[in-house]
Amino acid sequence: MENKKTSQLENFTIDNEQKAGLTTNQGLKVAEDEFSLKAGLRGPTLMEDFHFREKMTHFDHERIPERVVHARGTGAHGIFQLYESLSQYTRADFLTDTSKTTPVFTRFSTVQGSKGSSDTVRDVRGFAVKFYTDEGNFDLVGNNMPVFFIQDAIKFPDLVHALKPEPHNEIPQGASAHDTFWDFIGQNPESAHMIMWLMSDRAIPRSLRMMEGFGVHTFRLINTLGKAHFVKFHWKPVLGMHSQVWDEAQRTAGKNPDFHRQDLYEAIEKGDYPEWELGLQVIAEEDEFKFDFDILDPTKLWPEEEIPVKIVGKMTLNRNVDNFFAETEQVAFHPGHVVPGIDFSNDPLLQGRLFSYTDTQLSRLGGPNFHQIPINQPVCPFHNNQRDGMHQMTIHHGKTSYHRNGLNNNQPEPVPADQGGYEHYQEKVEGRKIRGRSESFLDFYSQAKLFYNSLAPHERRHLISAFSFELGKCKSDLVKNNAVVLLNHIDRRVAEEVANNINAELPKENLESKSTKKSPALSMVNTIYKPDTKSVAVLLNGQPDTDQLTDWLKVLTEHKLNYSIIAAKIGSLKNNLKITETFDTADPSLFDAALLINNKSAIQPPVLEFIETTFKHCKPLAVALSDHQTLNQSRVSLKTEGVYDLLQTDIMKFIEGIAQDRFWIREQ
Ligand code: HDD
Repeated sequence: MENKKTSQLENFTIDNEQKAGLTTNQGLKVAEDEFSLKAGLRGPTLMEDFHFREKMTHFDHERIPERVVHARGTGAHGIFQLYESLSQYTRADFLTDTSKTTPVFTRFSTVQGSKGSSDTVRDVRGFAVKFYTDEGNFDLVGNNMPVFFIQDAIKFPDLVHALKPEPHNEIPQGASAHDTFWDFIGQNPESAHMIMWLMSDRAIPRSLRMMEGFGVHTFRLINTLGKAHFVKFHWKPVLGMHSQVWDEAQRTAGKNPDFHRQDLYEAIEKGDYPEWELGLQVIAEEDEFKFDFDILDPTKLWPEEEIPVKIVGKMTLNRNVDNFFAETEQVAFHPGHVVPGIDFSNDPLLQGRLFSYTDTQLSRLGGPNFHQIPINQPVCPFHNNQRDGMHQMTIHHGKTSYHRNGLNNNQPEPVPADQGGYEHYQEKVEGRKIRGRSESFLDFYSQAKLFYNSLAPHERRHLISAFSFELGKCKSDLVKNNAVVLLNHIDRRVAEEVANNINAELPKENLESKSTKKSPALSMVNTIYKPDTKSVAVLLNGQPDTDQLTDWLKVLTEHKLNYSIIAAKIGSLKNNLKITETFDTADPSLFDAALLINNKSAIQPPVLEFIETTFKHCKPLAVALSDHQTLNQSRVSLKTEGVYDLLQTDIMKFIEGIAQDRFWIREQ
């Protein structure tokens, strides 16, 4: 998938196969690469072995510091296509010119764990998109949740210290279920709303392709007339939003720690390009104070029913990286990378982020020239009077490197705003210097309650279980009790149930938020349902009727479903069918549905476990049993919703079940 960015990257690629031979970094051809230079075959290695020294030194320095947060992630290239011009709001050319296709690079991440942690942990997911526009890079550095834990960036180091593995023993990895994190939450009630999101199913997405993204902060759009609007950015997945269940997520973390990155990689390789629509919520400047929340507060969302999300374009990820380190690891995002027509708001979290991101790249990428790393370069020309520094890759001609100069006709010269130069929005600001929080930021609980009010019964159950699990893992009574104090400000029943589950103290007085508001858009139930790109485990217990199986597999493929045939041994069947996995290598947590074909008198124990786990995770299950066989030996009943007897029911019912996703009734 060629675009301006991928063609630019092409200039930096090297293909080992096409090169003549092995050389040192100095271009010297190397005659021997297996033995170091020694004084005698059994003697010591010699200092003069420059080839050994170079190879070893380079290896010794292969690693760079991982990101201090969002260390674990994966990325892909793609494009953004605008549906209609947004010139009434912004002058940004990639948001006004529908004839333009803008290259993008998107990186998804978890927050807490190290680079090698598991994909399916309970966590916020980073959703960072770099648009390589013709006016420079615009980075939308968001998350899969629309709000944040804190209101002021100065608390970010504290939040992260509390969230990360504890400093005395570096435990736990890829988890927030520990004392210091929950201590922070209990001590910082502004986190009430975000903690509800983190304990919800949003924190355990089924796939990176099936989650929403949010720019979180309020930004500003400015049009050519200089008129500004407040804006929030949304990404809506075309496949809908879907999540795992907690037991499944934990199981996946062990069975395939790369579950999400592999899913993204394979979908792109197959041509099932993941897509998200870009949505905007817009508020006119004059309406800034018309809401029951402060639009500058990053712990608040704008309910979609009050401020509709206008869909304006689509991002398609259509190309995997060639090299993970060069691209995904070295990509440097920054919420301060904006283009003309997009500006910041005074959200104090955003303001602090504007400092942190460049700063962190200096230690992560080793100096101030990280913008020259191919993945970070804009696709438009870039030049100024900045010079030198570690890893300078550019040879600047001439002797002037200062502004204003007469010797070089004052080149490079600033560009006036009407010719594309960036101009900050001239917001009128006045006030006293003060460290403090605006009173309008003090309602911590109404939207936490709004979120809870909006959830379906099974989503509420999952949320209470998540609180109980996480706090159940905490050791300190103080921490557990404080968390319940926080919950008691949101919803009394949640506080009661959690307190009961973890044996914590329930405050005497009910202080729950009185908010009765709901926002249906916050429930994942109200999403898009399709079978596309989901995966089916086809389980063989005994020899199947291959003609019948071939027909069923054809239907699965027609509905864009993926499948793997799983049996006791890997091998081939008639009709060119391949058994690609065994019950040792496959696991029900890695599939969206199962189809059992049983031709043996007894269902073997691993097969039984497979279907019971599929059933327990509320997934659709189809069975084809030979004469007079039943599932009596298992806990699965053919009469339950989402279980299909393929000898009685058309396979289309099973496909509809896969589209429906889960059968929550089984949880009760
Ligand atoms: Fe951040 C990385 C998203 C608050 C400081 N952040 C990082 C990444 C994402 C976010 C997606 C990974 C980017 C990548 O893939 O390379 N961060 C957010 C969101 C926030 C947020 C949505 C709140 C709305 N972050 C935040 C604050 C600060 C930081 C308040 C500090 C003041 N974030 C960083 C960082 C990181 C980072 C330390 C680590 C690696 C990096 O920047 O490049 O600078």
